[in-house]
Amino acid sequence: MIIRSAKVIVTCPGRNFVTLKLETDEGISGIGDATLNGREMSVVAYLEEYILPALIGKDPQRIEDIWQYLYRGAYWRRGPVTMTAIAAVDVALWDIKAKVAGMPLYQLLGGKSREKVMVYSHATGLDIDSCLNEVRKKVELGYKAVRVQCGIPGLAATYGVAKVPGQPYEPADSRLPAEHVWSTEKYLNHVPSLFAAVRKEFGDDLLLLHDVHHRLTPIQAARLGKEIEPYHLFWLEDCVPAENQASFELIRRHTTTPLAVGEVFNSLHDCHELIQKQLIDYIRAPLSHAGGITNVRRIADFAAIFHVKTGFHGATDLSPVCMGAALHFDSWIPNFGIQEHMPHSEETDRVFPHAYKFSGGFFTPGEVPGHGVDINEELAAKYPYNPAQLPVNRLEDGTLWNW
Ligand code: KDG
Ligand code: MG
Repeated sequence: MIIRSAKVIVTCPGRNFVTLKLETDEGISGIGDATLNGREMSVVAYLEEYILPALIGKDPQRIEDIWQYLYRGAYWRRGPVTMTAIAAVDVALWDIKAKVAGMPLYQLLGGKSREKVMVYSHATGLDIDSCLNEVRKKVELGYKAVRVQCGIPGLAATYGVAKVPGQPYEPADSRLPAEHVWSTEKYLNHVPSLFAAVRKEFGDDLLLLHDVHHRLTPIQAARLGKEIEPYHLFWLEDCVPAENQASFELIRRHTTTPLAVGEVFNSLHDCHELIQKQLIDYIRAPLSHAGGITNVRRIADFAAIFHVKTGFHGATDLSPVCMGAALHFDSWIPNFGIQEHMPHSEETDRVFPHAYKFSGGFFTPGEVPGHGVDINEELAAKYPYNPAQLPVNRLEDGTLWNW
């Protein structure tokens, strides 16, 4: 069997998605997610110029060798563009292999370790009362775990918070980056009262998560972790930018609030110290940005030795193809923690028909051979690419800060 054709499909059914489709000479096809939010066309160019011509004629069953060829063989290693492109090829190849075997992907990985995959949803509001309303809606839908993000008094816009309550949140919202203003002091003064209110209203059983989106320094993160300890969060995410892995030692020394990191990571080299020193509890590097199943399996296996569980990134910029593959991975991986879930728009779901299903706060990946997600190319062609970038962030005095 050889790879006979390879193409990249760009579509925007409400937001941009990049999908790689590989076809074999035996008529079996596989797809992988190549979407990198706000930098979509850089992955398209990487795939079309450098990867796809080299794939034609290769045996699609040799997934590991192709992975090594694209990573080790390219000389220029790592980075989000490269690793998203490699991930798209890898997931498409696993899709093909599972279809050839006539099995759902989780069987090929080693079979199910659980019956269903717990996901967390997002509840956002401009103030605490509207947050409580949104949390209630999620609980009524059956979610057992909810990430809560709230507007901050005195700040015009806050990351993670929908502009209109109840509407989907999409941060990549303009041709050139929008500029937001941030105050760490205002944020730190507000967040503990948010979680006090949520716990008071919903009791102890609901799992609560919160994303700091890289905004703090380690000592500020230590303060936040300590102040919200009474509310027993499931995790506090990305409390500081994690290039300096050792900086988490300071946070860990001061708080027992569990920590999640890694949605911007693409390699074990980004997180080996965080994992090995047990400085985090959950690793979030998603299949689509971290070199696919072949590479994330290595990260997850390493993490298991150090009591670190998975909690994959699953915002709407990770396409249904990534979600489908992730749910197979989540079903199999022994050290699974939780999976993020933000519902895609109806148009997106129509462009990407899928076998995965939601019920009562959990997903199942479906039983069809492969990862169970397809692309309707005719429909995809009706939604042309619409350039949109993520915002940038400044402190109140104008200093550029982490978004
Ligand atoms: O593309 C960036 C988004 O996916 C990110 O801002 C969402 O932080 C995020 C999360 O935890 O889902
Ligand atoms: Mg995040």
